Amino acid sequence: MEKNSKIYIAGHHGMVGSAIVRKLESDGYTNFVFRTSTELDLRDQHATTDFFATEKPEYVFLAAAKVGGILANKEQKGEYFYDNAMIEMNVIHNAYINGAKKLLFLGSSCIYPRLAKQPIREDYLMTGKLEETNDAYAVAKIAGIQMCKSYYEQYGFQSISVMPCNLFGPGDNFDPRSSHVLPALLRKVVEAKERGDQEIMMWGTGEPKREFLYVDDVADACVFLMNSEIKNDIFNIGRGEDIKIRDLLLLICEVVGYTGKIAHDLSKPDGTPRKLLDVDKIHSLGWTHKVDLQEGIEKMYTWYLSHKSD
Ligand code: GFB
Repeated sequence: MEKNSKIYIAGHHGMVGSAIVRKLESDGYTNFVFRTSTELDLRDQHATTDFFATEKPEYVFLAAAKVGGILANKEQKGEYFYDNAMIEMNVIHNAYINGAKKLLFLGSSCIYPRLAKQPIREDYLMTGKLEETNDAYAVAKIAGIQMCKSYYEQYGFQSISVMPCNLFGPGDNFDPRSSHVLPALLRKVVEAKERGDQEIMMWGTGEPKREFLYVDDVADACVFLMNSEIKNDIFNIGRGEDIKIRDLLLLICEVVGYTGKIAHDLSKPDGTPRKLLDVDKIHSLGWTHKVDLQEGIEKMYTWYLSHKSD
């Protein structure tokens, strides 16, 4: 990308999209195209076609998506499938039709088989059954990856698909039912401390392991890959290290300074037992994460304290 290249960030108000904008701005890029979801519904084929025909962005970061934690994925499968599939089909197709030079597509580590060998390499895609709580979301994301690959093979349209582990950071969703585990637990711990509760309730057994990455690191990786010579490929993005959910909660308690007991709501799902990403492929290009887990949680805690009443 040149510093004045026209860059469209789809989903620039979301946690990942806004981190990509921060990264691009700090690197000196100046020529952005933004549309809020109210201004442009990317599920609408005609509206998206008109937008691309008018703006003709040179580079596209596709960070617009319907996302959420384990319960939202399980309870709203229709929406997770339709919204994500429509956004991907409309954006990738119109980026190609209108001559974009390259597109970066954000997927998720849940595209891999539920019981994949650990750590999970990119070529394990479609080698086994998906985790049931998020199969609709995963299939929609797999469709996006396949579309990127097919448009490169047939038309030479350049794109990179990235599969990040569980992300967290400023702008995250803290809603107790629809959020991912890290923001959910951070909010629970902060509120339990404020109220002086003796106990905090976590979902499930706390035994599953997850890998967490601070969102500014994924934005850094996305810009790095967009600027690489790679014309079409898929990359895992993570820290190459995971943690039990129970230990994550203990770490959050330590950062916040909460010492109550832990209780378990076993009516809530555990989900996949483990999904540690193999990040050798992106490391071999020279990229690695910068923010470790504790530092990320500390940054997130500071951000949450100043935004929780927004
Ligand atoms: O981030 P999360 O909601 O989703 O984490 P996934 C779920 C894990 O954390 C489960 C436990 O083992 C839950 O039982 N957990 C404990 C909690 N307490 C809580 C809580 O208060 N809230 C939440 N949300 N979980 C998502 C996929 O899977 O990961 C998405 O559903 C996406 O599609 C995303 O891929 C990255 O990691 O299980």
